Amino acid sequence: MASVSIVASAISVQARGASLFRIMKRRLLPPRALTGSRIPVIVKGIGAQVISNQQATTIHDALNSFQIELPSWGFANTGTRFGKFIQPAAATTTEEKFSDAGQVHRWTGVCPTIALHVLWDLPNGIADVPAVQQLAVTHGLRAGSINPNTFQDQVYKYGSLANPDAQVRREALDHILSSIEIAGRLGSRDLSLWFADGSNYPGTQNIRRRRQWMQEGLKTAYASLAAQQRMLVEYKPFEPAFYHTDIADWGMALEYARSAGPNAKVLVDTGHHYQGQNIEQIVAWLLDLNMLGGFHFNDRRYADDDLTMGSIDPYQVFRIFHEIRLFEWETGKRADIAYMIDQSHNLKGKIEAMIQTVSAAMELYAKAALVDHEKLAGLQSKCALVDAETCLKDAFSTDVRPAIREWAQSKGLPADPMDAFRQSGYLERITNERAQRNSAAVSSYA
Ligand code: RM4
Ligand code: MN
Ligand code: MN
Repeated sequence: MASVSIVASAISVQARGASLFRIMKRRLLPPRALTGSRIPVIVKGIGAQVISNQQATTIHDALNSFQIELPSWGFANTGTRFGKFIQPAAATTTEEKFSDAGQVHRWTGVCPTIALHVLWDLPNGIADVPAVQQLAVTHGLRAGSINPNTFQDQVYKYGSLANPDAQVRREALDHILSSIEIAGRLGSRDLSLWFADGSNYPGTQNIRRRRQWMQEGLKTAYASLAAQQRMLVEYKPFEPAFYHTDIADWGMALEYARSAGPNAKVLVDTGHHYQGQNIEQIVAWLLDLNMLGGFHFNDRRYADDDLTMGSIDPYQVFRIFHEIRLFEWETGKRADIAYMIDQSHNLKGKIEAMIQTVSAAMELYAKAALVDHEKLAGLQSKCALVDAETCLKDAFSTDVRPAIREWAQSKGLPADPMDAFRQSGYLERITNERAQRNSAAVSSYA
């Protein structure tokens, strides 16, 4: 049996390196197994799990209904608070952001919408709507969530909706109201709100008063939503405020959303949590309370790092997807959640990083779809701890990539989206077109 398990792991390694496969065979296997046709392909419970036809169908169905939104800002030059790193191929206009996002959708097939940041993508507000509508048509996308920007202008030094100055609160509200109008005209369902509001030093602001102002502002904004629109309230523990943040965690976001109205929900940005926080528990609670509106996916090692989804802790993302799939299985209804990416790739090539992200999302979603809910529920009720955990991990350990490739091909998509993008020549073309403009960009922050 021992030699059989080695064959199984060696087979799973084969795709990654034929030479490693040969070395393993030479070193570890008895001569007969090397040439014999008796090498079993499926070895249950040992090494990488090999999928059955039924599992492949489950993955196919799961991916048919999986979509994830791209952030326009993920294609532009970004950096840290110490400076921007300029990339020759970065998008410099809204049109270029649409074009780059269109590439990601073209090769992956699961990103039909693009999130827009109002000040960055529609600098003239409502007047830019027709141009954005045209870009969406040209690049085969739809406008996704609309993100007002109440953190960039000088006037927001001490906050926006929670600013002690009524004049500034009014200005922030007006911007949000015009963002709602933009969302309406673009046919966008979600108004996605993130506030930088907070303070840096103890005693300098009245935390309770600011809470009331924020609540008042959100309620007033909510009243302008159309019936089918939603307001998503995002939270973040710190940065740019370093002492207190007015919407610092999911409890505060939940409270604001509830007091605004039934179409206000919480947005979970995976990077916006303290170390060690159990994000899937937050997700489970919000699902149970019918208060989960959507996600901003990214990964983090320390704080709001905006790293590639699943690059640090793929099991965390799997556990989040698992909670959602389990909820859907138990309730028999689809969770009404907007999956979105919120990443700024400072060092990686932006389009490639986004394709890599989308592939990671599909893989982790497909793995979560493989959890045997019936079996898991039985094990949970018996408190069969080892078996229940193994049930979860079996799904996580399954190599779903062959099934994803099959799914892609069945849709007329390339089996390997990264390779297809690289072969397309798009990157070379935009690098030529944009390099000069990008080299003129300012990279320092001081
Ligand atoms: C924030 C937050 C918001 C995003 C801005 C740019 O940290 O994640 O969602 O719009 O960054
Ligand atoms: Mn975010
Ligand atoms: Mn963030």
